[in-house]
Amino acid sequence: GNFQAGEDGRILKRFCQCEQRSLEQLMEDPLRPFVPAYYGMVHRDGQAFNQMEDLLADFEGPSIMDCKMGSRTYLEEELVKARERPRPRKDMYEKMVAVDPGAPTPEEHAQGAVTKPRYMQWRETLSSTSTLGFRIEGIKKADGTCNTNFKKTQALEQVTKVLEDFVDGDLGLLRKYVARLEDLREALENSPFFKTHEVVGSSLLFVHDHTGLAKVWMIDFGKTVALPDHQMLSHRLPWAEGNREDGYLWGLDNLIRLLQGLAQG
Ligand code: 4IP
Ligand code: MN
Repeated sequence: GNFQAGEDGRILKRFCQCEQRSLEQLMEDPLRPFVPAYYGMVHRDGQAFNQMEDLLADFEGPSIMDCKMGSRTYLEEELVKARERPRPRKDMYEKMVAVDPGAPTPEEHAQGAVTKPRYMQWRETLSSTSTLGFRIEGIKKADGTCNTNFKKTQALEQVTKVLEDFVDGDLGLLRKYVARLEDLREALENSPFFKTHEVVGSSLLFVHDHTGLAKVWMIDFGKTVALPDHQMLSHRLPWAEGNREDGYLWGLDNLIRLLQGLAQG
């Protein structure tokens, strides 16, 4: 897998240069309170890892949700590569057919493969990524239930129901999550790092437990890349190829509004 247990409140995640670069810079940014503390690269059994804070360490029997943020889940450079030299992906074709045998075009069926951007775009439109700027990827609750079957969770009512179920309708928890997300939004709007980076495929990790502790962190920076000199993103404008907008704040606005609605009871 990608993870190994680390020492005292730390975890090891398979090394990724791009993620290291981002975490290092985030340690010096207003976003620091909203990302796992980074402790550098370490080696274990000849493999390299990024060592970071175990965000679950302070919780008693945590419930956890992963929301992938943004309206685009692949990098623009992946689109360029797929156009210049298309790399047919059989694994992605198979993942596609498993969900919807009618999704591939006749040509894709004949090849038994699809390109990565094609697969990623299909996932975006099937889920709420395209319509809301975020999607629920997985939930693990304190009662032991675990669900990663959200590929087709798209409609506002479906998403709302999943969020409500995640907190078991607890209004106190919802208010804490809303407050934390509003603080995060303010930090994002004041972050030099965020202004100058395209943040793709990154998730918000929601964690709460029976004591009422509830927090949210930004995780997964393997596809968070610096923009060319002096370019900045709004993170709210629609994406058009070349503008590199990722829809991160658009999605966060939508997520906050949704949770605020639920928190009103
Ligand atoms: C996965 O699709 C996820 O989008 C992965 O993103 C992505 O990894 C995989 O691309 C893609 O196959 P499913 O979730 O539908 O299985 P994440 O790591 O954020 O979950 P990348 O490499 O884009 O981060 P490949 O090319 O790694 O297979
Ligand atoms: Mn992820």
